Amino acid sequence: MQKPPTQEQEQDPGGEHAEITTPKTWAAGVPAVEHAMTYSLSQTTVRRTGLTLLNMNQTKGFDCPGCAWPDPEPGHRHKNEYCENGAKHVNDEATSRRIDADFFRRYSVTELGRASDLWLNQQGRLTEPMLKRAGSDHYEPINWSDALGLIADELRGLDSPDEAVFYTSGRAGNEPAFVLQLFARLLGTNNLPDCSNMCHESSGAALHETLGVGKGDVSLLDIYHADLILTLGQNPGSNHPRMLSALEENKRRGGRIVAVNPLPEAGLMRFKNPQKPRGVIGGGTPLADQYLQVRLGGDLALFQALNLLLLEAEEAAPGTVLNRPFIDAHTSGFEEFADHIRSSVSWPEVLAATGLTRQEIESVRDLVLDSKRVIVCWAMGLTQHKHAVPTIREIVNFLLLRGNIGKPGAGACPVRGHSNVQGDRTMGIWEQMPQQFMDALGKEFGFTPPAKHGYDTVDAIRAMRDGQVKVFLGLAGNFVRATPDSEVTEQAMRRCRLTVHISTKLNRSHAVCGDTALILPTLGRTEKDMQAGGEQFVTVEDSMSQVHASHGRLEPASNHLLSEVAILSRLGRRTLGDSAAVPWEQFEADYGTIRDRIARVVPGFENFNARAVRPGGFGLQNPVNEGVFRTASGKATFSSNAFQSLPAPEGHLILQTLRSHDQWNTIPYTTNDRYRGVHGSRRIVMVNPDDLTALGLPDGAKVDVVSVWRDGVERRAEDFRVVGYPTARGCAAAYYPEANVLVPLDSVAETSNTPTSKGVLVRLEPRI
Ligand SMILES: Nc1nc2c(c(=O)[nH]1)N[C@H]1C(S)=C(S)[C@@H](COP(=O)(O)OP(=O)(O)OC[C@H]3O[C@@H](n4cnc5c(=O)[nH]c(N)nc54)[C@H](O)[C@@H]3O)O[C@H]1N2
Ligand SMILES: Nc1nc2c(c(=O)[nH]1)N[C@H]1C(S)=C(S)[C@@H](COP(=O)(O)OP(=O)(O)OC[C@H]3O[C@@H](n4cnc5c(=O)[nH]c(N)nc54)[C@H](O)[C@@H]3O)O[C@H]1N2
Ligand code: SF4
Ligand SMILES: [Mo]
Repeated sequence: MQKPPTQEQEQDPGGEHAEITTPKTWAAGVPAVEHAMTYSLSQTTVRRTGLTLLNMNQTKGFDCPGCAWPDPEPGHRHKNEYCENGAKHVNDEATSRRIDADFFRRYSVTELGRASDLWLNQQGRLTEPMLKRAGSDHYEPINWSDALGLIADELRGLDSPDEAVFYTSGRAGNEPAFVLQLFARLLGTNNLPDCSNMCHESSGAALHETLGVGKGDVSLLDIYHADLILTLGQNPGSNHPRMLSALEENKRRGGRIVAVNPLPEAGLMRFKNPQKPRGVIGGGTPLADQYLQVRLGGDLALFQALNLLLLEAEEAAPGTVLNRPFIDAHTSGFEEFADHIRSSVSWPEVLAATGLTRQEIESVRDLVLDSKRVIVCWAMGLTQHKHAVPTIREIVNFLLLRGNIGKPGAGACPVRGHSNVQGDRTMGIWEQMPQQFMDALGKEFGFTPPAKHGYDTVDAIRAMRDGQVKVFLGLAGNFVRATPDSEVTEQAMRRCRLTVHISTKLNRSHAVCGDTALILPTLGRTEKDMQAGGEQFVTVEDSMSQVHASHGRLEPASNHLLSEVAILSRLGRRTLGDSAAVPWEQFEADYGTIRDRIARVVPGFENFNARAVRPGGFGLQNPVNEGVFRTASGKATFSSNAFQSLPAPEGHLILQTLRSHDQWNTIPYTTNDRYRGVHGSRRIVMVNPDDLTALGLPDGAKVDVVSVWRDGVERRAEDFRVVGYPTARGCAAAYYPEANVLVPLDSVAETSNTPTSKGVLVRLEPRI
């Protein structure tokens, strides 16, 4: 019997097999399509590949299970309305490979716990419920009824419902998410951590405070029509590839783009559109007019400097720069903010924090002054820092100054990650839902929802570590790999009495588990969902608040799979019993009955069932676009933010942990990162060549990456290869999740409690 490759082997200790080529300066185009097809065909058949890809992002098909980038209006969709990476994500789910009971007889849990993320995922789809009994080192088959009975008994036996934690990853559709949060709250807990806590929580927190809604106010049409788009802290060429088509459209109409990123990301420089002949043959569209290679964590300083320059320009030519009527009518806190910026911004500090020149920043100001409609887009490069929330608040200040909020072609655009992460939050997956939601939920289902806020992801890990959590249930996701401080998190997970994962594919969280562990295999987005009430669909909400249906098309990977809704409804029934108020059985039979409830509980979902099936679905109104700000003052709020940056003391670097082109979050598909010119290895750390010289390290040196944190605990990622790379000075980059071991659990963003995955202080220790 063949042993699975271990994490270390697969990731290539010391980067021995790494082949480094020059980073690419353009993204997409023909190679992208070829790569997608090669990966798809290695996973499944030509017929299934055709069936999946042609139904993807079409009005009667399924929503891409990849990122949350919106689809164009119905009628304006390409027949191949997907990107290279979307094709990979969908075929990773639609794979023909299967894991059966025999697989779990062959491999012990210990062995699976040593296997690489890549190998675990490559074994194929989970096909039947599996149980690991306490004390056993093997999973064995269990039937659905016994599995759900076991969970129900465990939950009913808890001293307090707060000893249970219910995690959600953003791939789950609206209906299962709504049922899960209802179940948790009926049980009596708000312990509903989600992947958003590690993702755009900082955006939600900052936008909520300043604009009154934790979501962006920009649509796809706004992107097309903006005069200027600033994109910060994101790598759309790999992570939101169809965003490049939207940026291309913006350029075609004469818009301009500024990219702010420590790395020279290919997708931000030039785009060859594989869906247009000129993209395939020609040289493509240059995207960024200006590329600022900012230092990690330098964006707050950058926006404070820009805001100062705008205030100064207004003083030089009063009445021409700021939108005074907008500021006077719709905002509060302007004078205090302006005084703060004028008195606190120091150019030497700004230049040190950003690593940019004053000329670079002034030329962005010139572009801003030349633009009537400005959009700022951002993703993880902004949200996963200690000062992420003040940074995003400062972006809001920047937009408010010229009235770039709530009007066409302008606004704030947090580019969401998982395809339904925004929808899950709308459905109530949050440890601190507003009272209005809780009241409506209680009224609809005849109970009093728990008042006490629950655990978010970081607090859940702390509670698990401290033995305060007995049951962990995950709806999708890979908790132990997604979370920071891997060793601490793994210990925390192992302390649980029972861990349950509702999953499509095998991952490390199934092997690093509680005393008793269950794997509950479920239908994926691509699959037909037949229930007593006929064929069902789910709904999702994209990054721009468009809600629409997603219909699975493929035959399920196994006859033993249940849908997420079916699993959760049956669990609800087993634990709490059916009642007139909460008819679990009906929910399972007909998801329309869940949508009827959502329509009565969640604002904006009136007449949900009828609107969900319209081609293209419907948009949730953002009150900001009607000039309504649900903040304490009833106005959009300027904020005064203390200057912060991430200086690295001598001999140290600031490390960001990021995604390669060939992975979906915790799951690497291959060991390549094509656009960045990295092939065959994920155990590398990218460092500016001048920093290597200063550190006395040759390119290619083998090092341990050691993180430095105030608790003095040594966190070490062993045997990485140093790669000289044109990133900003003082900065380094390594792949997530391999580098998560370096992110201290207590190193979190202010207010949002998001792990600081893009700002870890490290030193590189040469290996002898
Ligand atoms: N193919 C693919 N697509 C995905 C995902 C995936 O794993 N694979 N994941 C999905 C999810 S859940 C999410 S949240 C998104 C993530 O999408 P991204 O945010 O694009 O993902 P990351 O790889 O974390 O990249 C962070 C980017 O920010 C830059 N950056 C880091 N720190 C800073 C900083 O301090 N300032 C600035 N200005 N830039 C910085 C990095 O150089 C990098 O380009 O993608 C979604 N789409
Ligand atoms: N260091 C570091 N850490 C990070 C990040 C970072 O940039 N750096 N990014 C953070 C971010 S932005 C995010 S969003 C999180 C992601 O964290 P998660 O969302 O928890 O992780 P994923 O890797 O997306 O989860 C993959 C698993 O989901 C399951 N799955 C896939 N599709 C389905 C489905 O349809 N239904 C069900 N039930 N299961 C399914 C499969 O079993 C698969 O193995 O990680 C965070 N962690
Ligand atoms: S851009 Fe995102 S949603 Fe669109 S096809 Fe690609 S991965 Fe899927
Ligand atoms: Mo994310």
